[in-house]
Amino acid sequence: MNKRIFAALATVVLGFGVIAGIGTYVAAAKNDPGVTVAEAADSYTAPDGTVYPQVKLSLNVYPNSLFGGHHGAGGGAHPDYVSYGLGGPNGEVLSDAQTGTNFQVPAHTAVTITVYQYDSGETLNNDYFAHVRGTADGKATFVQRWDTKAKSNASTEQQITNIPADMVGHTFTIHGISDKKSQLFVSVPLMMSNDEEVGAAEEEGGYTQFPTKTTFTFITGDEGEYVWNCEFPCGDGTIARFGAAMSTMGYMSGHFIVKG
Ligand SMILES: [Cu+2]
Repeated sequence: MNKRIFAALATVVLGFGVIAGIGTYVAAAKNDPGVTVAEAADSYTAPDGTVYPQVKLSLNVYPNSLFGGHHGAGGGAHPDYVSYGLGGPNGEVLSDAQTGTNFQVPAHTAVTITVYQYDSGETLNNDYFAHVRGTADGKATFVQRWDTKAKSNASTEQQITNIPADMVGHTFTIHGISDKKSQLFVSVPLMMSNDEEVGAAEEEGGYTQFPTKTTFTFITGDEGEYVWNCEFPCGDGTIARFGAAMSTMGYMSGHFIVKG
């Protein structure tokens, strides 16, 4: 065979091999195969007076994956990655949860999400994400210090439309899809917890007693599958901090399915 043709053929074969390898790697990197179906709650009256059926989700955000949950005992493949997880109604750590980053909610329903944020934080790349976007009332309910032992607010509850762009722990951002159907775009900044308390708790193998608490409600449209992710660059140790936990499913991103 002509040497050049052989070289070209070898390159093509190698290329296929690399692509197959990447495919296998991406499939194996799916760290959260489950889906949490949101619990039915009461009903929600929107600012325009419309009453919607309501569902609820309770989530925690951690400075590492040692809580277990969908990563498994010991934190799974990347115990040092920051991660979302399913939480209890008062911010309880749910170590036995089987899933924690994929969610299913009904169409045309008010979805109320509470996030207990146990991580410290820094500055956003884009302060667009420091603002509350796409919620039913344009706001979120915020508590800077939630006491997980007393199960009560340790600071005054406030209604917020934004937080300082240099005090962001993570964000919960659901992205719209360009299929001309009804759209969902929701983005809520989650304030950092006290840096020193986060560090001290981590050294003792736990999480701060005082996470921030953020609650928000949005109304779903027609059925569709969306993705959500965090928009705070929290992939420590990578280029622009957008690798690691930021680029691995099941940590700072997941599916958001509107169905039924
Ligand atoms: Cu994040």
